Amino acid sequence: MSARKPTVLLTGFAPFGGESSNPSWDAVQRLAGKSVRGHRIVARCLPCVFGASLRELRAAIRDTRPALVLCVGQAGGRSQLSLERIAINVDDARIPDNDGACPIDEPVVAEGPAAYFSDLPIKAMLAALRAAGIPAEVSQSAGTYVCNHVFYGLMHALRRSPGVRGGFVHIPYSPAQAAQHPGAPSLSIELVSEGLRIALATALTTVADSRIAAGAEH
Ligand code: PCA
Repeated sequence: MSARKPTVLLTGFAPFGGESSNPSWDAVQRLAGKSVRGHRIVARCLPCVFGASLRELRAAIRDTRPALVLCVGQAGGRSQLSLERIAINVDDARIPDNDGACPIDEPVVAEGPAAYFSDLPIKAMLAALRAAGIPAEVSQSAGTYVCNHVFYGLMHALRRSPGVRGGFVHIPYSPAQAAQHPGAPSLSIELVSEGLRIALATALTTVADSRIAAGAEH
């Protein structure tokens, strides 16, 4: 594999909240080293910890100099690949992170803007996923826990790198997790992984995003 091949950075998370696995890392890991639209996928696992997750993400960006960064996290209870539209400048933890921290109403970045939009063509990604038979939605909130923290910090870190685009995707529980949460929706790791590959391929080849309604009333 050519060392000069451009890269995309794809991240997942360590297990948190009493789970023994995190499907985001399981799905991301399957794509490590694979090629997508002429780019090599570099996969990293971030800790589910406020602060440390972002430090590791920024170090990975420095190391890999990616053309695009897609961060992925578990959103237990959601039923589809959830393409996040916006990251907000607040940490408000309902459960402790993996280091026991529970920030309440603290900014991710002091003096940072209220929010950042995803750089990725989420509507084109939505259409491509649905066309491939993979359930997907646009999400209007990435929450206020470590995933939103990483998404906001990613977009803040990239604000002075105009050539590098960033975004975030939440994914449902795996079937094995859902078996422990009776009634909760799930998607297989294989399908999620294929969905992430399609999302990356679409993001790398879309110049102008599609105009498709994917809003919500609440
Ligand atoms: N999901 C959590 C943090 C890590 C993860 O995979 C979240 O949605 O904030």
